[in-house]
Amino acid sequence: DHFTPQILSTWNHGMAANDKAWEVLNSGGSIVDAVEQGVMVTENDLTNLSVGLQGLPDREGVVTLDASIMKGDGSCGSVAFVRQVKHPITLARKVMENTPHVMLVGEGARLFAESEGMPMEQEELSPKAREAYRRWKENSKYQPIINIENHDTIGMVGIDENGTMAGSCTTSGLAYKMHGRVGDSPIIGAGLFVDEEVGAATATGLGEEVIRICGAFLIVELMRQGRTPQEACEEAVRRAVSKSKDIDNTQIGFLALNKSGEYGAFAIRPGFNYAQHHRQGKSLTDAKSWFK
Ligand code: SD4
Repeated sequence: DHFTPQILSTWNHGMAANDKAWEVLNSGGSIVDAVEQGVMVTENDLTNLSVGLQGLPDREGVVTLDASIMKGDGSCGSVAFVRQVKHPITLARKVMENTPHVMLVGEGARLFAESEGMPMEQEELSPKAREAYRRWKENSKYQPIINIENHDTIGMVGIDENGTMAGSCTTSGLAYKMHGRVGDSPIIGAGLFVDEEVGAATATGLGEEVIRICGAFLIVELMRQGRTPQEACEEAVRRAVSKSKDIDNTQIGFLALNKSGEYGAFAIRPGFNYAQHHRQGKSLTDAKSWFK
């Protein structure tokens, strides 16, 4: 037992998700089971407006979900622009395990979920989302609002006592996005990347800016070259800041874990936090940021 089991995930809701992941890991589940079932808690959380079917809709009033899952051996699966599926993370896992593909989108992803007998829901906005959408439509102005609008995607990374690693990421994406818009969360290497020779990373925030720099992949590669998780997250933020098209309205948060159990997090601006669970207990920590 020379690896230290640990689960990390983004934002406040990471605490409840980590509790579940930890429980799964300690009752004989695999690390993939843990990161899947952990974020399912968030997908089920009716108070969360940026993960799961209760999330905020796109401009047309439709909720479309993105999710990905990855194992440290390179196995991965993802779904994007999918409607009506209650647990997109489970669907991403089914893409990984039950198809020869990595990514399914839109109607094809939905039909695959149906064929797998997954729980589906009618298309109906949650009361909170309906009210928010009604207010937004009054002037239909699209401007992402840092940390408030919906920067609450959950990304989770973990390692078990054998050094096996996995990660998951699930979101309803940016509120009032264009219909068909896909963010970083289902893009392997952008919102999530895991290579258990090195470590794992996940991202939250404005997906366009994360995709542009292949954020999660970049962080894992920097760690491979010897940076600590903290240094790697900081370098990725520096890269994002230098490439950003609209820095004043951009927030990104990165979270990384390496094989030795070191971890790090960094954001463009204050407000990003992450949850951690290991044998010594659990905690919620504010990440440092580029702008103070
Ligand atoms: C996206 N990265 O779709 C997601 C949004 C997000 O917290 O992280 N919200 O761009």
